[in-house]
Amino acid sequence: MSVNIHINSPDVKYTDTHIVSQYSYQTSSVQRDGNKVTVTPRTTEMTFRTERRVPRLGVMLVGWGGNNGTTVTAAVLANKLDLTWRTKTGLKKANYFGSFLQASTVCLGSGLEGDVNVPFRDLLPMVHPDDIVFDGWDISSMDLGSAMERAQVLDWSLQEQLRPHMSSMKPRASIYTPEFIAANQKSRADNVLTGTMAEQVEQIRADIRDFHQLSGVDKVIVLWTANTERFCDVRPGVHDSAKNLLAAIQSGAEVSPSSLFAVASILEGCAYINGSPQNTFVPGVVELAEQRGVFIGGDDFKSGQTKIKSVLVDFLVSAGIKPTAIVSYNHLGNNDGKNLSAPQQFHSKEVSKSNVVDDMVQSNPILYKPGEKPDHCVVIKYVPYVGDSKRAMDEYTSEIMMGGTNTIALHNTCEDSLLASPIILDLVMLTELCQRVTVRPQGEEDFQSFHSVLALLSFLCKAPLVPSGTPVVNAYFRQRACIENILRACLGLPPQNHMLLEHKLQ
Ligand code: NAI
Ligand code: DG6
Repeated sequence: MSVNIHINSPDVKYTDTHIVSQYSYQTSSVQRDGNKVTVTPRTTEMTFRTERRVPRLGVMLVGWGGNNGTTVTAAVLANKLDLTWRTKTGLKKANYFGSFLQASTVCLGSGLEGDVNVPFRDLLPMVHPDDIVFDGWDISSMDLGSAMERAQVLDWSLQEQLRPHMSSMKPRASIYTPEFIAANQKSRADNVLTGTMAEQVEQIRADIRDFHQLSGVDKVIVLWTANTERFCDVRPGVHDSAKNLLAAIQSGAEVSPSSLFAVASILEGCAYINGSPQNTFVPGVVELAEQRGVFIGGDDFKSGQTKIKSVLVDFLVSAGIKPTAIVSYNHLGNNDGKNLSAPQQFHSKEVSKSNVVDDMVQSNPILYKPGEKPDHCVVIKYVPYVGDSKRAMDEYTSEIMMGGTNTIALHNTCEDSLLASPIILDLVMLTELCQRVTVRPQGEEDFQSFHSVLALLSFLCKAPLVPSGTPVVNAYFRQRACIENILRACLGLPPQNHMLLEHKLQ
């Protein structure tokens, strides 16, 4: 069921090609001088323009044969085919639960029957996940039908229905540099490119063009959902500028496979999203994306434990309670867990899972002195038996009134890839939408796109990539409100203010 939204306002025009809205962007400029704080409200008039035509979207996944890659492909197929299947608890039906665009709502205002909530996906013209065409690469040659079985995520009776469709899908050969992922991954690397680094990048570019042409899609987005890599040592003269990075690829210096994929995508004009924690976006990649006006986004899907953390710490700190120790333990038994059992790959994940509370802590100088942070410990253990069913246990200890202590303990069990798959869909659908939105601040001649570093994706990422020198926001509801309010601006609607004044006055 989709909803047709029409904005009844002189500030919004619908042309054949665009939705054009006039918008007053209200901010406050603040000056601080010791204890004196001066606030000056400001209004900037802007025009938002959104292309109405929704293109046919192709998504190329790096790590297509992995748990996330097979699960998201299978889920889209199951939805498209409207599949149902029996389990011991009854009949199940394909859906997109966990996708905020597909399965959550936005309140547009109130009518005679009270609040009117509409699906997020209906706010603006957006790609529907059923229409996404998938392709991708994997260092494992296994076809997607067998790889889905290897992943052990979906119910068997669903797999049986999907297998005839998935078995004909085969990952393209990929770039494999053994030292970037755990040594325990070597046995599945039977589908790898050979040749120089420059030749491999050219092959990835040729693959993108080949997919684009054969599938007939209008645009392609590339997303990394392959193994977590170790951090790349960022070296001056190699990774520090676009020019040096491109030269380093020609000379064969150390560049991670994920950075090579990013470079290939950017050179093909395709947005590139990093679903893992490693530092793919070295300065040279970011500069290349800026030069070419291509979107990049990441890092690391925010799917479970970290998502809760970005809600819970926000709640505690904004309630005036002081988290003093956060201990996050998890164990899982899928191939991701196996790869993360190696110290260097674990380190990449540990960093992205740990920085997520920083903005919330820094926002409250009543609770925290400058530089003070809660103790924060992240543990991941590999336990093969539990497969994709990740267990996460968290203990949040906080200081409350008069020296009291409040301890909250959480236990969470769920299939990791069923949390990550809808996030993959949201990432590509939102990126695609952003490619169709341009903004013109009053007084300027040209419409501009969002910055190449697409910070709007922060909501879906553990370690948000933002343009240099701009604030990182991890707090869940601030991130969600940012997306909602920007989409509302495209429709000339004010930000959601939750004041409900109409019900509060006499
Ligand atoms: P997985 O191990 O099942 O899949 C990764 C796939 O990547 C494997 O099939 C592997 O053969 C392939 N691969 C490794 N190096 C490659 C390369 N250079 N080129 C092409 N393919 C390559 O892992 P899973 O569970 O699908 O997770 C994927 C990534 O997403 C991991 O880095 C994980 O940390 C990250 N992630 C997963 C979340 C989740 O909830 N499942 C949440 C946040 C991040
Ligand atoms: C163990 O932590 C494996 C990881 O890949 C996580 O499952 C994944 O990063 C999800 O993390 P979180 O913290 O969002 O649940």
